[in-house]
Amino acid sequence: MHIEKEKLIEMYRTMVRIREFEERVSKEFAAGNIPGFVHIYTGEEAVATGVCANLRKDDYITSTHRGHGHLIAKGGRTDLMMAELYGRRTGYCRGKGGSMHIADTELGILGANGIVGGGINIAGGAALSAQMRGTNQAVVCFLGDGASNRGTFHEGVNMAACWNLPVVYVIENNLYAEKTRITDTARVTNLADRATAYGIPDVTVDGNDVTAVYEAIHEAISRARQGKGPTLVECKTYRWHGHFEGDRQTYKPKEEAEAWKKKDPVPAFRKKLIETGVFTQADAERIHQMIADEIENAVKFARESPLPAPEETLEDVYA
Ligand SMILES: Cc1ncc(C[n+]2csc(CCOP(=O)(O)OP(=O)(O)O)c2C)c(N)n1
Ligand SMILES: [Mg+2]
Repeated sequence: MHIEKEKLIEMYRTMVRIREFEERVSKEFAAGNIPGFVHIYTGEEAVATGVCANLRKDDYITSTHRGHGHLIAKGGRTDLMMAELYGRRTGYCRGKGGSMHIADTELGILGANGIVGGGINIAGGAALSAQMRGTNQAVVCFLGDGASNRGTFHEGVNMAACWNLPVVYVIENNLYAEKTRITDTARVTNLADRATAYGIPDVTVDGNDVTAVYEAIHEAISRARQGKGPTLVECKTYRWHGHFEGDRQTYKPKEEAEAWKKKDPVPAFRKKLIETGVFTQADAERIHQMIADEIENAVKFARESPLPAPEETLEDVYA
C-alpha cells in the first residue's frame, strides 16, 4: 500500500512525540512532581500512531488508563496534557482529572478511562450515534489484552456486530494485565480470533510496525465507513515500563524485556524512512530537536501554571 511521504513523516513525528512525552512524564513522576498514578505507553507508540493516522478530526476514539499515546496520536496537546498531569488549572480537566480522565471532545477524544474495558460500550454508543446521524464517522476503541477478558467486551462487540456499527476494536496485546501474563488468562494464541464468535473480521498485526498497523486499520476503517460493521484488530506489542510507575517488574523475564527492546518501533521506523529516501538522518534529528523543545515547553507551562483554587472543587463535576 502506498502511503504519502508527508503522512509517513507525520507518523514519525507522532511516535517521537509520544516517546519523549512518556519518558519525561516518567522522570517528572519519579521526581515527585506529578501526583496520582501514571501508566506509561513507551514501546507501544506504533499502535496509537498507525491507528490514528487513519482518522479524521471528527472521528472518535475511546482510550484506556494507558492513554497518553492515544491522545497525542489523535491530536491532543502536550502542554495541556502535561499541565493536567501536574494537577494545574490550565490542564485538560482544569487539573482535577489527572492522567486517566483526559478528554477533548473537539478532537473526538472521548476520554482516557480508569475502568478497564470502560471504553468498549462508550465506543458502541458513539458509533450508534454516528450511524443514526449518517455522518460517516468512524470510532476506534483501544483496549488492552486484559480488557478483552471482561464481560463488557463480549457484550459490546456482539451488539456492535449485530447492529453493523462503525467501530474498530484495537486490542493492544502487550502480554500483561498488571502482573498477570495473558497466557495465564487466555487459551487462544491470537486474541483477535475471538472475532469468529461475533461473526466479524479479525486481523492480527505486528504492533511494533507502524505501517503494518496503518494498513490493517485503513481497511477496517473503510469497512466501518461503508456500513459493513466492526473489525477486531490485535496489535502485538510490549510494555517497556511497569504497569504503573514504581512497579519493579519482578514478574517479567529479563530476556523477554531485552528481546522486545531490540524491536523498538521508533528507530526501526526511522531506519526504514532513511533507507527508502523519505527523509535523511539530519531531518530525523531536526524532528527530535523540535519535539524535545515542545516537551520542555510543556513542562515549563505546567510548572508555571497555578493549581486550581479550593472553591473550584465542585465546578465541572456534573454535566
Ligand atoms: C474494571 C476494572 N478492574 C480492574 C482494574 C485494575 N486494573 C487497572 S489496569 C489493569 C490491567 C489492564 O490490563 P490491560 O487491559 O492488558 O491493559 P495494559 O495495562 O496492559 O495496557 C487492572 C486489572 C480496573 N481499573 N478496572
Ligand atoms: Mg496489557
